[in-house]
Amino acid sequence: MNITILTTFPEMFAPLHTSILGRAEKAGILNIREVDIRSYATNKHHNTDDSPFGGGAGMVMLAQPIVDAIRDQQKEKKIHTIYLSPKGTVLTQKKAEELARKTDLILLCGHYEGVDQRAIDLCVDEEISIGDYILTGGELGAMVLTDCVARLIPGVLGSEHSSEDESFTSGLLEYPQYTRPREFEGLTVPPALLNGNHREIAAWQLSESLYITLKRRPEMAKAYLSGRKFSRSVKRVVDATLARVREEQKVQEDVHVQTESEQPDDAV
Ligand code: 4GS
Repeated sequence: MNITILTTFPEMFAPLHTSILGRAEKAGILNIREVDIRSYATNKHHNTDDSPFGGGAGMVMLAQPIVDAIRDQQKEKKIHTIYLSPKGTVLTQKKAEELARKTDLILLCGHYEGVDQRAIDLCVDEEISIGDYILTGGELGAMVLTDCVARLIPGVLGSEHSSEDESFTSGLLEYPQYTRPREFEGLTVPPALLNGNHREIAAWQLSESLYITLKRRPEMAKAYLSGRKFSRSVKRVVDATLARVREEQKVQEDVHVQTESEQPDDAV
């Protein structure tokens, strides 16, 4: 996969060429290329921004260098072009899976107050946000998107990991992991992980995944539970985990009723 990143800060992308993505680049599975928008500026001082029409603080990135830079990448073929922006649809794993099937992507990073709308209207296929918060520039957004899409490309992760998303706990938060030693500062590893019984290990992992998901992301747990059919043995694990969470909630409610010091307003 070829990912071309259009930015006025190409030096920010060094981390993408290290570690797992660096290895994928060396292996020839992935090619990440930064293109400096400034090199397309045709004005005398190679400016890439100007003050906004209508006034106001900050600067707006010029349409011309951006449009020329994108078109230059697309000389041979049209390439799906994404603008990283808080106005975009929020990045999800599903969107990352969709993008990972493409052979080429262009990512446009805005800085300052943003990009002249005409560059977006002329050249951008899709706007994506990495989350509901504001960055100083789209560069970190492009790095997050690149990292999360690249790890889905076959061969980028070691073969040990390649099937992790098909596993029985996909759609749930991860179960806790442990490694040596068996005891650390008085804390021990759950016995279910130590006896080598793979059914018992899988049951424990599913139960822990479902448990943490029910507690922290109930909407995600609901989607998981209503979205599939379970074998009898798996259903037993699911039912026991649901019972565990319900029991804890019941105890919490009981404690709530029994508390003396709270204001009447706090009682639900
Ligand atoms: C995001 C975001 C972002 C918006 C860039 C204000 C500088 C900034 N980009 N997901 N101007 N969230 N961009 O905050 O992608």
